[in-house]
Amino acid sequence: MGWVPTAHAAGNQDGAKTKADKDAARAEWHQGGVAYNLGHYDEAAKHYEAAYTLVQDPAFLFNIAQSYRKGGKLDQSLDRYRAFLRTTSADASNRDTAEKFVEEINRTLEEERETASVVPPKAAPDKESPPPGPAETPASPASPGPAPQPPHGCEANQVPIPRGTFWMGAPDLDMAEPLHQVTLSPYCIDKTEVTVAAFRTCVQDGGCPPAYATDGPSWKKKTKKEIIKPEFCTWGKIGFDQHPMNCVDWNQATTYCAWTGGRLPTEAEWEYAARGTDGRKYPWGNEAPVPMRLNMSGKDDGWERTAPVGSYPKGASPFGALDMAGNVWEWTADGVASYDSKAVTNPQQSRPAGSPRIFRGGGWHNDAPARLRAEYRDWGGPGTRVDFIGFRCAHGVKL
Ligand SMILES: [Ca+2]
Repeated sequence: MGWVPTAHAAGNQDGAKTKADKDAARAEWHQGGVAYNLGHYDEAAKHYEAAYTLVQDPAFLFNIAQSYRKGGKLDQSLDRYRAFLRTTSADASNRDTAEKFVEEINRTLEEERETASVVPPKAAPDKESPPPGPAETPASPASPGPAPQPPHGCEANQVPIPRGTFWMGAPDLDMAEPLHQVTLSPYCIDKTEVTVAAFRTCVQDGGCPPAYATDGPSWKKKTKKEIIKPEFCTWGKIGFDQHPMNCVDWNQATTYCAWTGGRLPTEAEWEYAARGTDGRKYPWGNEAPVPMRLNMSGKDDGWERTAPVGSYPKGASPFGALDMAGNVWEWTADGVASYDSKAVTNPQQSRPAGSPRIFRGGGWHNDAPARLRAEYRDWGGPGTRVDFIGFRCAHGVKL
């Protein structure tokens, strides 16, 4: 088998644990080892979990992770390896092994997600009647078109976006014209902006560089667009766990998304997730922004600055994504480029490191309706860290 349970895992606990607990944990640990060596990995995981419940020795977390991995339960295994890495000392044995398996499992899960998401949806897009451009009469938000066939493999905090074709852009906004037809492969997108709590998990896991709540070494004014206003950053402040992570630059956002096994959405993916196929201007339809639908400038919506993510279900997009207007602007993967009128499939504007990047959706400081429109484009240097820009991630096919 090649794997030996951590020696005396139950025997080196602090004095607060009763002898009975330690003995019971040792018994569970022993039974776990027996089950493991017989190849009964589910049973082994159960015994090790029971031991860990009795005596919180991080060594058990490693045993649990190994059992889940051998039993093919990769999500649980990953969770336990990460917990082990978070709670053991830097020089603990098995850390290297755990790190190796975290990498390996992440790779496997990503491959599985990719394989799952390239399965064509059963309902093909209706090619006979392509979606109209922005209509003279507002489209009804209550009828966003046929129900999409979701791709497989989206997680609970993501919404599935089906393969589809839409008219991207707006004829009446600078930089958002001309209208052009865009076809996208299926993907998943986070239902809300990435929260402070989620970002913290990445920082604690070592996957993300530390974020800053106040002035830090990289907080320098670079250009007009990169002025830092740390007083309204959400990181490191009590009561902001469910607020969007803001004051993150494009690189930090990119790193976080990669850590989750995803990536930043392209501009086209972002816009499609925000407005669907009927040419609407806002996630909810064509009605001008009102406080019940989003967090915009002012306190009428309940929040003077950032709001907890998902606070405005009445502002949901046709696919169910929330906060795609207001709260914080959101980084996309793309660099800045003018639109062309020809139809494109899975467009992506890759740019060298250091190039400006597009952000979308408007933020808590905006009151001009145009800036809160789903087609509106703005951009800044990738080092821009401001209190009105956050992000969400996409998952699925790689372009
Ligand atoms: Ca507000």
